[in-house]
Amino acid sequence: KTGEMSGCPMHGDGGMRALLGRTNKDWWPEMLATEILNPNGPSNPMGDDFDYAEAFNALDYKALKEDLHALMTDSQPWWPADYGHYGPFFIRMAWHAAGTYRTADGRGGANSGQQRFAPLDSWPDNGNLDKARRLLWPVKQKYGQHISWADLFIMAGNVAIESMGGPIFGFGGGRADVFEPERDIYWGSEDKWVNEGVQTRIAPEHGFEQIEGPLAAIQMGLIYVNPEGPGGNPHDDEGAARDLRETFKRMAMNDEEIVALTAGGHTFGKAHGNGDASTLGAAPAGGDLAAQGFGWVSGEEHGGIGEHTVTSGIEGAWTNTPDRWSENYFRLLLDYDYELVQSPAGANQWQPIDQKEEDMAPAAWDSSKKVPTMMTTADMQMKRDPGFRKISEKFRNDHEAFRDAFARAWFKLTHRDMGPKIRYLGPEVPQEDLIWQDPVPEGTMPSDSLISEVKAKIADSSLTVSQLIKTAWASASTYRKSDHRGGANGARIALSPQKDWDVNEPANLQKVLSTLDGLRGDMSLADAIVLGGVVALEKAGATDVPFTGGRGDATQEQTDVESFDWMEPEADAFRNYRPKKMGVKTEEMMLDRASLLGLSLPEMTVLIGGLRVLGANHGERGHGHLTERSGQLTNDFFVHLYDMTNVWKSTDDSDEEYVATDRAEGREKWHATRADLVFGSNAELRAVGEVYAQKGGEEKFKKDFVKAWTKVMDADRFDIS
Ligand code: HEB
Repeated sequence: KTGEMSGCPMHGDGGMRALLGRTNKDWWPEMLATEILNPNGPSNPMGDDFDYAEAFNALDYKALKEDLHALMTDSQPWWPADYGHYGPFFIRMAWHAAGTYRTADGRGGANSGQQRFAPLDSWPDNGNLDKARRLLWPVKQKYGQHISWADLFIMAGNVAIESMGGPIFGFGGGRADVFEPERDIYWGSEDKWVNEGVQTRIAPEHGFEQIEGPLAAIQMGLIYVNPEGPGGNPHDDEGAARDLRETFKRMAMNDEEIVALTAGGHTFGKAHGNGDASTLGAAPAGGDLAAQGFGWVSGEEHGGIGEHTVTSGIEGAWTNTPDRWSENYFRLLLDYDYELVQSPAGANQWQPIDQKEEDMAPAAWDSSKKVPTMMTTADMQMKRDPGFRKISEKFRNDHEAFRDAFARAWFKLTHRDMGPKIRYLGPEVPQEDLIWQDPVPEGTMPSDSLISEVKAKIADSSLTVSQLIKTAWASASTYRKSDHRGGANGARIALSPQKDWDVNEPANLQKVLSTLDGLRGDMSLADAIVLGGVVALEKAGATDVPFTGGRGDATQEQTDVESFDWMEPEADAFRNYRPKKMGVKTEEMMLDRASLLGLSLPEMTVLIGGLRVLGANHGERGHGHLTERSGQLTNDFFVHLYDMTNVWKSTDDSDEEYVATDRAEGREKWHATRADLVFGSNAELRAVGEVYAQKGGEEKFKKDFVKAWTKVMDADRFDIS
């Protein structure tokens, strides 16, 4: 299974892959093309006036929590609760909602309720979670717009833990729902799910040392790792531990968090594999109309529910007390030796040898009956891997440390993608600041006189338009709407690691920052950087450039260097920066960056056109600088790009750089990259660019540029919006 290279484009001959890999249309060609009704943006029945924060703040929070507590033990005949308690099921639902988060692009995670949509609703790893969501519907229906699905998933997980005596660190609401799949996420290019036996994403024997790009799961359709071991092999301990470390690291979790989360999670509940997996029907996205969104419907006479449920195919509970918090996970893991057995569904799992009856679990359907507990191959690494084992032993001997580590790691897991703490809502937001929240001290609003004073000083300084634009852009454009990290607030551009990123031209940046630092007086550096952009735009001929001050400056201690390392741009088309050829086309990387910045296609277009003539290119690169009026905010980029006296041709083998010659005289005129010429070759980008190049377009260009620029500068201002 692990050895096959074919059928997996990602592991092919090093060729390019498309930005989005496999999409819903590839998986389910029959899927209804609902997006044709949404030409002006995503479906959203709530409308622009709806403010989720306001709705959430009017929620009867206590009543909702009470209803959730009651729901835990309100077993329904169509999906009966194991042990009479849905808690473990809801924990798995919440964890899988949050666990798709990946730190490289900040996408995935629980913050928009994506588990309701394909492909996630149909991933093999999310098997039967459709039932968990449907169990929640009466509560969602009752509280309506005051609680989003996204918040409800996480809150249900929290209440589940509480109701079984587990530790909780807090809850922050504020995850507004979306109403269709987020189509900008790359989930991988494989054309088979994990259970169809395809190459895993780390396979050193075939030279695949690393999971590709932003991905954070080991195979298509999994949240993290294969529970049965790499590619289903239960004997590859080293590989299993490696996969755990690599996938969790890509979700910003370290060894201690891996052990705490896994042990804490598997203190509860059971795995389901008491039956024949081959009788299960299609996943929800490909399911029968009459099934009403339910997938994996069993073809067995007994209906495949309750004791006959098949989900992962693994069968059994981890502990002897699966419906309450305990220290039994580490005790059973460390005190027993284990042997490999197979579940009724044929999955590999580990069973304690000579298990004492009092250590066995109650049968989920008959508490008078005792059945052996089990561990998955992934769980076994908490004991077999030396690093994990040390932590397991520590937690076993210090239960308070385990409680605290689990509570904190669970809070991080479920809030990691919400951005700064100021976005959290509700009565259970913890006081303590946490480093992964990228804390920024509150800023003060600069007075009008301070603003004009600093403005005048910057204007009189030696700083050029190009320097000021580059610095403001470098600072603000780290923002990503996926997990609301980055942005100009905090001035982390002056701190490690951002100050040393190649894309930021460290030496030049340092000069600009120290000059600004000397001029800013009582203004924060973060504000001065953005104000520098305003000064530059005014020098370049723009008028009415808005400025909203009030940003704070973060300290190095408040900055998690490793977690910011992930945010370093590999390429930035806005600065015509592409140090090396990548597996994805330069123009696709450009779209990806623009999408993370929350830009529309016209906004991206106007920004690139303006940044080129203002001199924002990385280094001294002249590519795309299609103007003789450098530093002036003009539409020259588009005018010259659409000038038919130019003939463009590639100057390098990789088709990354181009030169324009005069069609009649043959004289060299301009240089450009793919990220420039795509605005001429792609019909949709060209259509927008033409609006700016045409007569009367220059005024519109200036206005639109200032608007888009300001949007980027203020993208992270949750404190004022
Ligand atoms: Fe888990 C369940 C795997 C982590 C929580 N998990 C489960 C299962 C499996 C698993 C296979 C079964 C499913 C069925 O139903 O069949 N996990 C796993 C892995 C991992 C994990 C491989 C990595 C290591 N978990 C985890 C975490 C958490 C969890 C982190 C949290 C925190 N899970 C869980 C729960 C459960 C599970 C609670 C149970 C559910 C029920 O009972 O329903």
